[in-house]
Amino acid sequence: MRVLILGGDGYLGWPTAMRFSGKGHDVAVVDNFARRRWHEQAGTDSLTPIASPDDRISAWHEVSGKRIESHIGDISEGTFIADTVRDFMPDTIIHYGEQPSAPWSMQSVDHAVITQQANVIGTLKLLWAMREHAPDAHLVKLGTMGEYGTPNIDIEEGYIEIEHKGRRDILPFPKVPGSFYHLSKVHDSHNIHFACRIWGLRATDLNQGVVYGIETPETKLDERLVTRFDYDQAFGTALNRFCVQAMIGHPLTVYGKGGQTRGTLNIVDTIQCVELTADNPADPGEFRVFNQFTESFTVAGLAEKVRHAGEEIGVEVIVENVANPRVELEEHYYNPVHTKLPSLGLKPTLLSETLIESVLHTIQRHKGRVIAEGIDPSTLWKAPLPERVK
Ligand code: NAD
Ligand code: USQ
Repeated sequence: MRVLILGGDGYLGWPTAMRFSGKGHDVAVVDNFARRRWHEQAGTDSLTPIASPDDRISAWHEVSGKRIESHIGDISEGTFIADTVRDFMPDTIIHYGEQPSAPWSMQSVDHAVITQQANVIGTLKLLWAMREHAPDAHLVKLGTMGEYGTPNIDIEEGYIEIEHKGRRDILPFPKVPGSFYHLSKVHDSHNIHFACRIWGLRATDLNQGVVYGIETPETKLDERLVTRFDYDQAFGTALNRFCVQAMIGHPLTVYGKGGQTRGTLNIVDTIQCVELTADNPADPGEFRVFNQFTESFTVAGLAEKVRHAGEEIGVEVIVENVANPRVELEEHYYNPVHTKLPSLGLKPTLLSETLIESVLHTIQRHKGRVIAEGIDPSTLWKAPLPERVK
């Protein structure tokens, strides 16, 4: 299979590229390294010392004997993605190449605009590129469980059968997302659905939960192959942040009451899900939606697990309920269906204390790199407006 991986320099994209390449597929990665730049601008960084894009590709060649092709550019700019799709002629396009952070998108009007520009326009250009140059390719698009929000009913996988005034239909599940980032994913989903309906493209939207974990079998092969691991208030996700906080003696930052419940999965399962999806493509004209997570936890429950795991390895961990910087329900019903990936063969890696302990041990090795200033939440969803100048 010829596999084009957009966002192939990222947390999930890089290990995915190595997995597909290792299995003998022809792999090309696309990235504009925006994520590396956004960290530089904020004075934050990955906990793991990631190699430069060229060095990690050379290291992979040295270790595996396989070559990963690299295309550098911005998916949302000019004809870059159309040219890349035309030249590479992919069978499968795995699209991770977006601004992935909810807090980052809520920092200012510029952050919100950059997020929606990169994500929505990037995906729109990709759809047109596929229409023009690769209409039979399968798009595997990373969406998010947060597209649905937290409604007071069970969340279905993409579609819901509705009876209204005596008539029935199957329609896209209602979406009530909680940030301009999550909204960008909703807009993407609508555009992709439209391109499948009208042009007959084939796509699978992977509505993924929050990912945790620091290693995959490939990243462990060589120090130069590690993937990024973020713990700062903008790009770090809850469990990854809690693990770093535990190891540096920072109280775990549970926002508000901590009853917020989210679907989660291990990074190794992200790659498993993407592989299963690529191996079982959608039909022409089909827009499939898979809810991609393995377990649900409350944020307070995750913090408690980290506290226990810390205790086991002799680290005292304090959990603190800090004022919630976001606007979200802190206690709510949450029961999303997630049967489609298991029906394709997903074997989940469940979150155990041993697994958290192994993440804590890996963090211990890189602890000296932690930039503590970036940890406390500083992005408010509803910042007080400045006083009017009279
Ligand atoms: P990441 O930031 O590490 O990776 C995204 C990569 O895309 C980065 O290397 C970035 O430089 C690149 N990129 C961004 N905009 C681009 C553009 N316009 N042109 C070219 N390259 C661009 O993020 P991640 O955590 O690996 O997430 C990957 C995808 O999965 C994202 O779409 C994210 O929304 C989605 N997702 C992530 C999680 C999670 O918990 N990490 C959960 C659900 C969904
Ligand atoms: N939270 C805390 N303390 C923290 C960080 C987060 O309590 O220190 C809470 C948040 O308030 C939220 C929950 O944990 O209720 C999840 O937050 P998160 O930062 O782990 O995840 P989120 O902002 O939703 O975004 C992440 C990824 C994003 C992906 C999404 C999947 O950054 O790319 O789309 O998870 S989902 O949450 O299912 O939409």
